[in-house]
Amino acid sequence: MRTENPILIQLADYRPSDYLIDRVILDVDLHAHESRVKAELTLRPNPAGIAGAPLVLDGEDLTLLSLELDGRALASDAYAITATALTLAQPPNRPFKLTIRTQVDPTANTRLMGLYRSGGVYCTQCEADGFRRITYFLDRPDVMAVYTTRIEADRDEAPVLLGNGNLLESGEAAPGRHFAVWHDPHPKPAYLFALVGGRLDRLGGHFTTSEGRSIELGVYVEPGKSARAAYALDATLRAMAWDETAFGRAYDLDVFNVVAVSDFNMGAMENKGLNIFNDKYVLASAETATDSDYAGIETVIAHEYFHNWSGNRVTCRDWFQLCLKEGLTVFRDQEFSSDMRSRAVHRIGEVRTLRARQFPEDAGPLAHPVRPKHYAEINNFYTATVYEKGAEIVRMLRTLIGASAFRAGMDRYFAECDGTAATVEDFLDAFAAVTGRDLSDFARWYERPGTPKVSVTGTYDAGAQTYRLDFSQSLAGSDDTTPLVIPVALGLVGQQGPIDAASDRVQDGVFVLSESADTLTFTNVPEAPVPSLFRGFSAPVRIVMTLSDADRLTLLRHDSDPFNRWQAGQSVAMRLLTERAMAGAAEADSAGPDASAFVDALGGFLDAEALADPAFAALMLGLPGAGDVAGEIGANIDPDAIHAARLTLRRHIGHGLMGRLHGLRDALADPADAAFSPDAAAAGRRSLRNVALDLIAAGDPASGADLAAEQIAAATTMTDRLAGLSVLATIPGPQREAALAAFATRYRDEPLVLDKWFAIQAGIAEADTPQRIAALQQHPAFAMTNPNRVRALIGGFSMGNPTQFNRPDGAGYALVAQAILTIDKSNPQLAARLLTAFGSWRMLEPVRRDRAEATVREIHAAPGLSRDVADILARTLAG
Ligand code: B3K
Ligand code: ZN
Repeated sequence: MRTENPILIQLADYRPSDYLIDRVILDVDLHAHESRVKAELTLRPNPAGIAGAPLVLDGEDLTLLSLELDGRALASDAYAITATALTLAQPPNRPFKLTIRTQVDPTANTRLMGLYRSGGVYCTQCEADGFRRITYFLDRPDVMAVYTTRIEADRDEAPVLLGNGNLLESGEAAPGRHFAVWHDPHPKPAYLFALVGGRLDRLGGHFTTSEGRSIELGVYVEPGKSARAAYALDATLRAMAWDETAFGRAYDLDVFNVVAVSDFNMGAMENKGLNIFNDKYVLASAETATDSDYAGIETVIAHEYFHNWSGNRVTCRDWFQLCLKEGLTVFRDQEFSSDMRSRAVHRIGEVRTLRARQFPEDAGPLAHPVRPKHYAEINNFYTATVYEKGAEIVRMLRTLIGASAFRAGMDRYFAECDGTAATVEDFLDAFAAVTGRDLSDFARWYERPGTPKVSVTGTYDAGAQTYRLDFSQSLAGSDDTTPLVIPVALGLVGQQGPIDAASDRVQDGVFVLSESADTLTFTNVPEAPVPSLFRGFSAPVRIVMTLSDADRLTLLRHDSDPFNRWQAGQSVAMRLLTERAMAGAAEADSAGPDASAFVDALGGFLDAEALADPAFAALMLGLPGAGDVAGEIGANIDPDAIHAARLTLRRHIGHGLMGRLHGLRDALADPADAAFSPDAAAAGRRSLRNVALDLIAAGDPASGADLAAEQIAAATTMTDRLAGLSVLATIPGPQREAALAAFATRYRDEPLVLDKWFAIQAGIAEADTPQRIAALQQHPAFAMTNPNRVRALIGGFSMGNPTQFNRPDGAGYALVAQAILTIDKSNPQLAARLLTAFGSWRMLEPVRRDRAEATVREIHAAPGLSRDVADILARTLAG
């Protein structure tokens, strides 16, 4: 099936469904190859739809066994079946029942959409449009029904049977078979349907809501691994309590289950009462999971749980409104993690992710508004823009109206829209109602792709003791030049610390830039200040302001805003890196701008503060990523030059701070008998100690390699072992190969740990990495059918190894293209995701640009591409 010009679905074309489905009674008979599904659907014409319209039910890869209308078999000429639909030309113009029997093959379902098997466990994934792979249905989020699901399976194969909602009954069926009936009283769209059947261990817990509801919690994992589910369970309990306090949202069923499976296309899925997870975001132990794995589990567990309100109780009218649940829920999980950990440290992490993933997307051919206007394949729109920029819009809204009005608006939104399929307009209306403000200008954030640029110049008048800031905003790539509403959290900083100056345009530390250009004047400014702009990264923009390094280092030392202290260091580093990189790869290693003032400032900072807040200090020592530097340079990118510039600066820092770095490692070492804790304080100490190791190795590779090998030998946590291995992986030689081999032996039965091992090797910035990857593809633990393995090895290369992926000889592109074509045959969603690595091709210097384009065109020329891949290709080449 070749889709040259995928059909575009337009937001402007939305209209309500002609029919509604109120009740769904499912009977699912699980068998490895021939699973049978009986669906009894209670339908009625939608008063808001077209009377007498044909009923078009979505369906894909289904075998229809029988079809009855109000209990009578339908003659075969009463309906029509295509590859994507079952159509009744003349359904009754009154409520009616359809009984549909279909058969599916879960074992052959390698797309991991609909009903499939993962490691012998039956599970489902229905968002965005997988339910149509289980039965014929109106598979759209504004059709909401109450579901009752009977699941039957072999007791041996699937002793655990789980569905949405609460368990009604269970018992014996035919010999060797058993069943369970689940009922979910909350009407929901089909994308929130789920079932699970398998041999799983359960870690149980209990929670009583503020409303007095008693909830049984279960985290289900592969047999023998329930101890590794403890952190996920703990995170669930904390998320439940937090949502009550922070948003007034309590859980609404008697059961909440989480199931971990090992073949999953994304992180997790918020099915009502039955969240299904990629096991990577559930399983953790000190031996197998890093601190960032623990943090990821906490975030994803919370995210899926929070969807119970933002997504499930209030769902989306159509998929264009995806940010309504995703951006909002990311915002909610970010707030949760900030409360659980250090707010400043978390904010820096959020912004790093935004810049590393969303900014490049917004600058390339795959750019789209947070609420897209059209799509060919919705599964390609679960993007950093919808999620991360979507969350930033919610955060800006809170900054603009203040925390208490924001909470009132959220309460109103949940109250007004509960049980409905809502839109971005419904969301904004709630805030407009509680504040009396017109938010229509602000709403442009949802409509405009691209990262806005805000340019600022500052002028101090010593005589008048005033300081003027001239702002202007621009957004490339759009004919629409109407300005955005941009909250600028700001303040002034002097040589000794923050300056308390006034401006009547600044309220609660925020200036609102809503014109194309505007001016702000502070009075009573006793000294020439340094402006601290976009504190806490108050808007997702690029800031253009010429400040000297000395001014930036003043911010690093004295700003009251921790985010901008970090940003100041990043900005100085960015100047050093871009200047070095733009001088070209050959020069990058030798001469270059002087970094010593920067290194001295970092040294002073470490002396004063490192041990007080190690997690923050670890971030202060980190340099902008290669992708960030590329984005800053913007055109004619040579990844080798950027890589060399980063190595050089890291070496300077390592040399310059060598004594201090060793001192920190000693001071932060845990006593040998210390008990493991994944909490933020312990993780922060480990992170600074490991950043120190990394910089020591950058400054002195030989002693760094020895230190890394020692650390690996002594490690009691995966964090420390992996940090040692990552450092060693950058230093060629037998020590590295021995450490890699020993790691593989030690974790040969731990696929999630081997993913780290795959990714580390995929990231080695050396010429023979493609051969190494080819060999690793033959490793017994690798499988092209498992998304985690593919993301680790192939994604680890395309996203984590800019010099080798972008080799001028094209070998890196060829490797990834080959993998994409192979994977597209079994799992198009995964293939399409991998393909986005080519999104920045136009920014490259001409040799690489031509190679990348040629590779994308070669993929395009391959026969039988999926719609998922064809859609990304079309946009990558057109944009
Ligand atoms: N809502 C799911 C993502 C579904 C992706 C479908 N291609 C997980 C989440 O964001 O919570
Ligand atoms: Zn989500």
